[in-house]
Amino acid sequence: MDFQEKYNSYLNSVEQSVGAFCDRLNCKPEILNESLKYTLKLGGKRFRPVLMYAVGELLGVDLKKLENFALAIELIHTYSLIHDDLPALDNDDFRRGKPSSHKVFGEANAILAGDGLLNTAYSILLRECKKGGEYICASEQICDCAGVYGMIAGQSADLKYENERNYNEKALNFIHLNKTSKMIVAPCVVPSILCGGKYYPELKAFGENLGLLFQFTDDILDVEGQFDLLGKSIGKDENDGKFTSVNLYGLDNCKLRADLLAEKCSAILEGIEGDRQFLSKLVRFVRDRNK
Ligand code: GRG
Repeated sequence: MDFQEKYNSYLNSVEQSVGAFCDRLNCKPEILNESLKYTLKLGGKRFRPVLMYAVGELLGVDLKKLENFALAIELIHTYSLIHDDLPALDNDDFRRGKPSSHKVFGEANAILAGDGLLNTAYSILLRECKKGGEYICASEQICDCAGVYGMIAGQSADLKYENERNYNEKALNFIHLNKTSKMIVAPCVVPSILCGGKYYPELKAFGENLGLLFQFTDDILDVEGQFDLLGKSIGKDENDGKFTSVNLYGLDNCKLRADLLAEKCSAILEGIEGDRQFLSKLVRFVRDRNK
């Protein structure tokens, strides 16, 4: 199977879980039901759950065991996008190629949709905890990555530095490692936790660097990307005076740093035994992505 076929096979599993989740949703009032499903059903790359399945396969974990963790991570990720698009944060009218949640349902309902997805993810993770100790540790890891020592801390620092206009490398690294990398570390380490911590340090380091690479390419695409492929507004970072890797290092330097991060990810992967081919290509996919 080539890279794209393999990606699609993981993607199919994710879409099945997301589809089944949406079909089961039966919240009242109807607007809550619709707003919960809206951004989820718009798709996106499903990068984090795909990554989790790929790491799981490398480690020999039964992929069935990962299904609910992968779904919970996609719900948390989608909540973060809905909230990130709100006028109080990034104020973006488009997400995944369509009007963002607050443009369709209004701000108050978009806040509730994000809250609802986050809460539902925690319910899913709590149910996983009943399966045993390693499931508790895996769930805890996801919550920590999404929480106040993870993604929320990164978002808070992003706001702080944007307001203070005090741009520096240490701050940028903190923001990227928390806002972006933590939700990429989580899918890398969950499969490891489920098989007794196999290659945990390597997979944590892999996730951190892949997350940094992901954010660098996100910043590059905000300058060079195309709306049709990316599905969100282009040039917003520059217009809003955002603190990004491109405005700290400049576009060309940023690309060189992205290349180095991709090399670092590949070097870490080499320390893990097994069929690493898909993950090596996934690193390239992140470096070269246009969406
Ligand atoms: C709690 C009010 C409140 C807000 C939280 C945490 C947060 C808002 C926002 C941070 C989320 C964020 C936008 C992080 C950056 C990571 C990133 C580059 C996301 C884009 O992810 P893709 O490209 O999107 O994987 P798709 O659509 O493909 O899933």
